[in-house]
Amino acid sequence: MTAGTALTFPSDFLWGAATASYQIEGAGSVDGRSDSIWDTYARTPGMVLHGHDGSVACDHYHRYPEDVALMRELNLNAYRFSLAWPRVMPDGRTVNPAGLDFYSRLVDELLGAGITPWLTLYHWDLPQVLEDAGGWPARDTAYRLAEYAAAVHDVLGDRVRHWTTLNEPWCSAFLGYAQGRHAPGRTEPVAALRAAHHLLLGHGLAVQELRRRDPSLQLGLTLNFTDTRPLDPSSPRDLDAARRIDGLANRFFVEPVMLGAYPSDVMEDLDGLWPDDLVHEGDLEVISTPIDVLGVNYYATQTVTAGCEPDHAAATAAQARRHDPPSPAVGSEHVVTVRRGIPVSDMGWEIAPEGLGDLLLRLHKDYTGTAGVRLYVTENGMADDDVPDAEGFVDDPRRVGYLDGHLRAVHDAMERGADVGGYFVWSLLDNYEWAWGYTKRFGIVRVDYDTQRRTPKASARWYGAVAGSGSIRDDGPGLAPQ
Ligand code: GBH
Repeated sequence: MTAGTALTFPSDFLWGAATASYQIEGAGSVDGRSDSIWDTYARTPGMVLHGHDGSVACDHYHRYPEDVALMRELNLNAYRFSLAWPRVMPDGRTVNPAGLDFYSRLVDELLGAGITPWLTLYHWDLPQVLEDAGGWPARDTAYRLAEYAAAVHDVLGDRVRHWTTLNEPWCSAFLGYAQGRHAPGRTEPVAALRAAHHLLLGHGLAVQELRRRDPSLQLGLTLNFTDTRPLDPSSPRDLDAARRIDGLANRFFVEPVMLGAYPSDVMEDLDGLWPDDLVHEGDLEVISTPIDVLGVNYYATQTVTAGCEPDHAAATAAQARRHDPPSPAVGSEHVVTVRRGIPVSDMGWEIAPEGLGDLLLRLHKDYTGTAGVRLYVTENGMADDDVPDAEGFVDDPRRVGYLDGHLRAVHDAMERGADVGGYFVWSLLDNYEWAWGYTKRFGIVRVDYDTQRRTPKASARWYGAVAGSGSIRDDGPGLAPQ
């Protein structure tokens, strides 16, 4: 290496990529799979851009050997994927061996390629039958999740060591049941609070179930965090707005899991909305069952201000008049997210790597460090408006810069004491971006949806070299390590 030195990561650091079942698998009605809430939602006119659905997606269900080979070429040593609950339990209760066998084949393929499988049980595709029975607002769904965990463990427990119960319960609860821009598309703020508590309860029950079966498993959950900041730091109303969003998006989920209690300021914000009968005796003990790993999904900083509506009733009424979707910020509907003029991704999200470093240090200091819980960045990446050349190749320097900057922030946080065990780029492949359908591309590998051809982008080449060497260069983004 000529200039500068390498920023080297520990030799056991996991270099991975992440995906999720509904976003890549396709094979919507193959081998006994039933509908998930996303199938239903996508078929509902007006919910997903262009009416796109996941019935074909990247056809990963049939092309997984090629996709695993690609990961191997890119030097990845870990792969984070999720299971489709409606494949494993089409009626929400009974195991479907044909559906579960797909994941058994996938795990074998990964292990054969020297790639550590990092399994997520629930990444948003609830069986529609369970939504029909009440969905996450119903307490029963938490118990179904634990049964599902046990059934999966019966078949994969001999080969999979890393288990994540939930991906981003904030999205499931507040985008799914309050804002309605995710499946099942309900707009009922109190139901969203019920969903949030039952998701956390399901997490705890599943951890207990898995731990009983094998005390040596690495168990955890993945949360989405935003580094929330006030638009005007000298405004008490903006400071309060930032506290509220940090409370609802971040602390509301991490504190019951790590500290065994919901944050009291958030409970005050939810006064009059939080149902008295929701939390049963013993629930918080279940939710705070010790875990080994906290997964961190990080994309952006979020800048907020207190809008002109004084309270949530007025803000909700104003939103309804404007035909805006309801705010996902239950009890804090008057808070508005704004842009502070820094570069944004194709999603409009602020590109701010320093937010990831700050977040990792904060989590380590406030929650995970003393508990011996390891942090993993389980998602980080950007949507970019990629233009392929005639061969299908995409040169994506903005994405390289994004990944480089965020890895630099991870390295820096580790040097300052944060215990971070690995990094998973979102995503391996261009895929189904939920309400945006196939219009947003997060992959380091281009997918041509007409031919299903995969073509690694420049960012994949770059990331593969980083994973292979275990280091990034300290003399600037975009330079592949030697
Ligand atoms: C993840 O969720 C999902 O796990 C994954 O399935 C998905 O494909 C991927 O991210 C990309 O979307 O507007 O500035 O307030 C992302 C969760 C929550 C992250 C909302 C960005 C809004 C930032 N997102 N957040 S801002």
